[in-house]
Amino acid sequence: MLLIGENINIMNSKIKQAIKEKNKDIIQEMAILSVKNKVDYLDINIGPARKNGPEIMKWMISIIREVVDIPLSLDTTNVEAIKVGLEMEGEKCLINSIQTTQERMDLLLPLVKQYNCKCIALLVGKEGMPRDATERSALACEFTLMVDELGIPHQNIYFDPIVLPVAYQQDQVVATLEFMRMFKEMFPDYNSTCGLSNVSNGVPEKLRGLVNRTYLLMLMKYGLDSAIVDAFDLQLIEIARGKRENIKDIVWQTLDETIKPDQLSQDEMDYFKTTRILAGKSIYSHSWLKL
Ligand code: THG
Repeated sequence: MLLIGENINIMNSKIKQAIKEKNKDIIQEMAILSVKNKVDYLDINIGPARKNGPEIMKWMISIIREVVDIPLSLDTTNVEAIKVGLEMEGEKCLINSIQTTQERMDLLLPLVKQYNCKCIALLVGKEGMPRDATERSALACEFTLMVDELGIPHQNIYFDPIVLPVAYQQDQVVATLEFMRMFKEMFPDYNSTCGLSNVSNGVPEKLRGLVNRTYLLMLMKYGLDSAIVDAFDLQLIEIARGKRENIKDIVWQTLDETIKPDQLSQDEMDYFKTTRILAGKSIYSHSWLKL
């Protein structure tokens, strides 16, 4: 599984400040720690970057290249900033992301072709967020038409079905799972990814890791190829690398409804209950583990 570390992110107030003050220390520390924890890519999220996008991207890449050499995922809606990244890094880049609208595909897919790089295809269309698994599939079909028109290799495309927070949009967490269950059959030679930590936004802080890890295992059952993850959650990275077989068995058996919950330890029980919430079998509340 291809892991993309999410931690260098302008939504983090310390990163935002560091970019503003051109203070490279905290960004370099995060890059070094992410690489130590063995993610495959670093997501460089500079937000919409309407002001100075290209200059910010150039600075970010140059300070990160002083300390690590893993490939980068360029996470901004500013096309000029993406171009700067591509000029500096070439084909080893990942463009994160391209929305499924004619305008964004026309702007960005020719760059994927030109640089022979990877990209994330975001399943958000001109009408906004998809409402269910079927709308996600329809958007993915639309994206593949343009990919084939340009002759881009399918394996360079990572579809992102949009992960939403279970605390506010539980039905969408189920819809994304449902889409992933069909994905490999519908689009066999394409890849999939997702912004995993979105799922635990609004969940009590100390339980976010549990929710992220459980959802990762659920998506892995249906063949998820990649994820944008918290590189500082070592347990999560172990799970993605196929370790922690016992927890995987609990989650997968819960999905298959072959589990025997009366024989579980406390830790296993937490994964069992969390799987049921994320599969839409029980309704989410902040105290779901206590019920
Ligand atoms: N799909 C794609 N790209 C994405 C997303 C996606 N990029 C951005 C985002 N979603 C994935 N990255 C993050 C990064 C941080 C968090 C969630 C998703 C996060 N951070 C904590 C918070 O905001 O509370 C902690 C921040 C901190 O470190 O202090 O939740 O879906 N293609």
